[in-house]
Amino acid sequence: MKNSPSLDEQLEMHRKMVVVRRLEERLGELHKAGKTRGPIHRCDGQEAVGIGATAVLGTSDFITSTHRGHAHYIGKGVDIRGVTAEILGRVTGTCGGRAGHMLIGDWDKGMIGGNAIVGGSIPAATGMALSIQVRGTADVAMCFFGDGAAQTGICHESMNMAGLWKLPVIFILEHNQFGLTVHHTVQSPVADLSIRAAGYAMPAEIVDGNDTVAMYHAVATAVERARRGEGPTLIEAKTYRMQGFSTSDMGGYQSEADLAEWNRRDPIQVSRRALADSVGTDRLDQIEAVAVAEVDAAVEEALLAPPPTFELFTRSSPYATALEAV
Ligand SMILES: Cc1ncc(C[n+]2csc(CCOP(=O)(O)OP(=O)(O)O)c2C)c(N)n1
Repeated sequence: MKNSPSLDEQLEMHRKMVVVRRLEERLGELHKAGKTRGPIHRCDGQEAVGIGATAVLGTSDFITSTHRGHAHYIGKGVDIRGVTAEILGRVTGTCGGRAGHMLIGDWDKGMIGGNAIVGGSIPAATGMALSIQVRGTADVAMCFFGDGAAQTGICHESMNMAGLWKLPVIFILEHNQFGLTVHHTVQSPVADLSIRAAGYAMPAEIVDGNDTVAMYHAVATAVERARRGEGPTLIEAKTYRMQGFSTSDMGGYQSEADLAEWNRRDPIQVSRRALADSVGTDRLDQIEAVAVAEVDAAVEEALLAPPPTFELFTRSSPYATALEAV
C-alpha cells in the first residue's frame, strides 16, 4: 500500500496550493473592482485540505464540493483556465459560464460539482458511492463539508447509510472553526466532531489540515480501505478560515491571536519549509512564480472572453448532455 507522497507529488501539491492562493487573491481584487458576480468564498489557509486529499485520487474517483471549493476543483485536476473563466461568468468556463464559482462541475475529471446547499455535498457523494458499489468498480467517492454542514440532519443520515452498507465514501470534514460568523464552540457540544464516526461503525482520524502530507497519509489509508470494500472513513481536518465568510463579509469576529497563530502555520509555508531541504528555495521560488503567472494569464484570458448567451426553449445543460432517446 502506498500512503506517502513522492517528492514529485509533494511539489505538485505545493504548486497547486499556490495556484489556489493566487486565484483567490485575484478574485478578491476583482470582486472589489466589481468584476465578479456575487460574493466569492475564499479558502485562504485551508488549501492543504483539498489539495492533499484529492492528490490521492485518480480521475475515475468522484468528489463533491461546497460553496468554498476552489482547492477541491484545482486539486482534482479541473483546468485552471476553465475554472477562472467560469468564476468570471465567461463562455469559455468549465460549465459555459453558467455555474459561477460555487457550482463548478467537470465530469471528465470526476468533479461532480460544488454545492451552495450547506450539507448538500454529503448525500451526493454517498449516493455516488452507492452507485460505485452497485456497478462493482474499485472507485471511491469523497465529499468535502464544513463544521457547520456537519450539524445538518442529512450528514447523519448519509453517514448511517454509508456505515450500514459499507459504501466506498470518504467524508472529509473541513473543520475551519466557523459556520458563517458563528464559532464552532456555540455550534456543537463537542470539539472533535470525528467522535461521531463511532456511531456509524466507521473509523475516524483527526489530521492537521494545514499539512498536505498529513492529509495525504490519512486519506490514502481511507481510500485503500474503501477500495477493499471495507466501507467509509471520516477524516476531520483541523484548519482555520483566514478570511471572512465571503467577500461580502466584513469579518471582525476572528481573534487577532488566533489569526496570528494560524498565520504561522500557513499551509503554503508549512509545505515550503518541509520541501526546502530536499529541493532548495530557488526551485520552490521558480515553481511558485510559474503558478502565479499561470493564474494571472488565466484571469487575463477570461476577462477577454464573452459572457454566455441564454436561449429560451432549447437545451441548456451546463452539467450534462441530454440523451437523444431513452
Ligand atoms: C441548507 C442551507 N442552510 C443555510 C445556508 C446559508 N449558509 C451558507 S454557508 C453557511 C455556513 C456553512 O458553514 P460551514 O459548513 O462550516 O462552511 P464554511 O463556510 O465554514 O466553509 C450557511 C449557514 C445554506 N446555503 N444552505
